[in-house]
Amino acid sequence: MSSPAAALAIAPAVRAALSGGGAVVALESTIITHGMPWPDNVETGRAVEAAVRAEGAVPATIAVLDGVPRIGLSAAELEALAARRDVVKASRRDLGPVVARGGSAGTTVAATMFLAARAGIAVFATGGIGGVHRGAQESFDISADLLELAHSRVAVICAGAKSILDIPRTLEVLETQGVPVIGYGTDEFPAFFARSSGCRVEHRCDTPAELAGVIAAHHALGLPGGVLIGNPLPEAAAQDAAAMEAAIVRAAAEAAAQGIAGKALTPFLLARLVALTEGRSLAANIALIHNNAILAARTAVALARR
Ligand code: PSU
Ligand code: MN
Repeated sequence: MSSPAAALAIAPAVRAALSGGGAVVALESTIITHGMPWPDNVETGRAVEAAVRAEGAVPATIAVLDGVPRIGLSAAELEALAARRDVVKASRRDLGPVVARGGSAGTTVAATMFLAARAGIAVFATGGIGGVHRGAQESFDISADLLELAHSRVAVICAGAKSILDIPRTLEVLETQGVPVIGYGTDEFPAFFARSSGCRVEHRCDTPAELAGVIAAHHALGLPGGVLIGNPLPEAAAQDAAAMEAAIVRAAAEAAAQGIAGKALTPFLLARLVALTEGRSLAANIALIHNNAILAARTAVALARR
């Protein structure tokens, strides 16, 4: 048997930064393949990588291409990932089957965390994490993202969880799993399209250096699993909560009526929200992933300096 890390293809710039103690930020790819329409997806993928570089860190967009988990993509590979129609959504459990058949996949937060940890990357930026879906008491639909946060030692910077999810129950599961949840510049867990959710978090940090301190302490203690950082979206990108809630309720009802469930549910809801809000949800999504990438880069730089 070869070592697990041998199965990964790490891009040269990422490998150089990791071996030289430089700052690296992992980026997920389901947001590109299943979270946004073309061409916003590829444009956002490129812009987010540029934002990470501008802060002095190396971006590592993670995906599976033709059966190989890739840690860092070239510009051409990123574009191909965004344009191809044969790309599936891979969460943690899908990785083995996709690799075995030589397939290509956008990786969810769970799968990206797993691969980032394997490659030795400590900081990861995404838009929103998956969580406990509304009605999970019936459907049992709880994203594998939450369980991966308990397993893979990667700090995940997100804008909270969309209110297509049940945020209080999402936070309960994270507590049960022993995942630290930090508010960045806030005492509440952010709600993706809105800066606040009404749900308080136990811990708050106000600078990238403080975040790096928490991550370093978590590592030094030998705690397995991740650290979840909720970074509220920029004020200017925040959406009217009532209008967004109405769109979410409608999209969720449509999903139920059409029998859409399982891994197809989140992409369906995201696409319907873009249509129902006439693109406002997409604009907010783009702004917040950019904002998260910058904070992740600053945190990775602060961590590398320690
Ligand atoms: N939430 C978003 N945008 C996304 C996702 C979630 O606002 O693109 C994606 C992420 O990749 C996340 C995944 O990890 O959906 C969760 O899917 P599921 O609920 O099927 O676990
Ligand atoms: Mn699910």
